[in-house]
Amino acid sequence: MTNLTKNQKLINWVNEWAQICQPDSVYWCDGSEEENNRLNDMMVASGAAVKLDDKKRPNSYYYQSDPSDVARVENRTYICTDKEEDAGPTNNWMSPKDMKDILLEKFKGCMKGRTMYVIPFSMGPLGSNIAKIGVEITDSAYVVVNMRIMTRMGKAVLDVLGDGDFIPCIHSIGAPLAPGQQDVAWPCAPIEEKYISHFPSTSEIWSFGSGYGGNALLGKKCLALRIASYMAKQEGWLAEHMLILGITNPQGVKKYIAAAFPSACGKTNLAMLIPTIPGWKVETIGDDIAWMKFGKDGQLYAINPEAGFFGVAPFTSEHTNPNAMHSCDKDTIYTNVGLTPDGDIWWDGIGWDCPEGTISWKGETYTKGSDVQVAHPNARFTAKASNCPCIDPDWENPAGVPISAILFGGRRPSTVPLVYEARSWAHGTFIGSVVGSEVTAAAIGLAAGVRRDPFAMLPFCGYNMADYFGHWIKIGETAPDKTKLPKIFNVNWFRKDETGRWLWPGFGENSRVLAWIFDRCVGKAEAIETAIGFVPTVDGINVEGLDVSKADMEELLKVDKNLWKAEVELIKEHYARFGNKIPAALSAELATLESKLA
Ligand code: OXD
Ligand code: MN
Repeated sequence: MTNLTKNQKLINWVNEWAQICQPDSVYWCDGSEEENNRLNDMMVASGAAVKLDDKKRPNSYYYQSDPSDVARVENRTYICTDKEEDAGPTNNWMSPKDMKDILLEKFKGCMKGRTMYVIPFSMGPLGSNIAKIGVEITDSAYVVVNMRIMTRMGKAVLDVLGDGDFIPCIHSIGAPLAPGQQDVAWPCAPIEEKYISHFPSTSEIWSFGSGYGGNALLGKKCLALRIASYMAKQEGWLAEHMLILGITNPQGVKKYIAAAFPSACGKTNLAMLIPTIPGWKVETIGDDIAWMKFGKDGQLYAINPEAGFFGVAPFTSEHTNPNAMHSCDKDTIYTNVGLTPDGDIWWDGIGWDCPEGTISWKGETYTKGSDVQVAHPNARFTAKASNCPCIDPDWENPAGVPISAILFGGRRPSTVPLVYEARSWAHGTFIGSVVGSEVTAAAIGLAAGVRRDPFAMLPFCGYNMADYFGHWIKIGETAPDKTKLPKIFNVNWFRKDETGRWLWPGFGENSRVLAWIFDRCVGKAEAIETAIGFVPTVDGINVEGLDVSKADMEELLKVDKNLWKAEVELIKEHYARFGNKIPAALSAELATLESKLA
């Protein structure tokens, strides 16, 4: 029993799941520091966690996962709708009944020998009209301490919830303990028994078998993207895989920008960028997810539903992202990085050599010249947003921040210019619907070519992606004031010349492109209209002090009609996947592009 809430629906739901999962005990999380310390001490005592050196990394902990449990499992992730067509061609589908039949069997007795933790959490600032409250049941204390960083969690959430409705999220690592059985450091179920299941029409999440990241911290990808994207469609708002940043020009004028790039295209780096052009400032609202709703003034307002960063550690450094480095100076959970002999952490690209004797994520010892993989490529830090040196003063504003521009982008070594602007919201929706990144056959064993990741939402859309495109079109058509819709841009930091040389330096220099976008939003910067949209004039982007030649700049901004004609054919193939569900407005945009290229 709990005295933290009188919400009978919540109490009944917890009791019902306790009967199914049969934990040894049920514990309601209050979110206090005392509770957090207790759980950390417990995990250190059991061998699940290592406390890092308190001088080097105050209040920080280190974990190694099971080798089978290192990332999101897209092939075990399901959207469960009555009709397969409602999940669409890009999601794994099962009917709610079939999935629940399978999972109820798995959940039966799955928490034996363990504690069931009840985690009330808010996605978004407490009390914001854009925020949503969820309750996660889990048998993982690692999930509890991570959720405390990634969300607003505990008693304060129950106070706001009162006897209202919550989004039920059920999670188990799927590893019950028999009486007397010794636990392992990272219990989980084998890969073929993992199920990350979403039931959009009833707003439920059932996750079984994994303790890692997006599979287990159910507020993030499961609730704030898959379930929220479906809710957003029903309710007329947007739940997006986007960073949010504030940018201030030398005159002190501030604008907010949201940006969607596929995973591993530098969202966290852009969100925390340090401008190289004098007088400009960038501040961070969020690095992964944006929820956007129209305000009373007709502008689109965004909140970051999260309270922390679950960032990829490798190649984060003082050079690539000093603000991310300092976000995890303290109060941080590190997973699958290396553990140095002096109680610090290490990963590839951190900016210094790996110390002799560092323990790898698999528990091996690194010695100079050995081929031990010290950190897993998807090793993570879980860090508080409030510890980020460039966090925006309005990051917790319950009303959100007004968005002036939305950016899309991916890794495109050719064809796609450094930046271009859409002609309209519908054209911008078209640009979002064809976002892609080039993959090389060697890298991941796929056919080389462009892998489409529309709106960077491919693994995160909770319903048919073609209906999601339609929702974006509708948002533009039904906007309270169309003149106040954000402008939409596409950016591409990854252009190469034919010898494979990068044409653009990236990182802090991307501020030069942001400055052009900013100026377009205030009606200042020059642009030329091309077949694909508005491209900067060759001297439109400030390259003062930068080692980029005029010829490179011309190449970076070029719209090559032949390459774009080939791109149109690829877009047709991509659209064909959705059959006749592609919205007419997008087919019209494709036809317009084709005719402008003729
Ligand atoms: C993430 C992802 O972890 O997009 O944020 O995969
Ligand atoms: Mn992401």
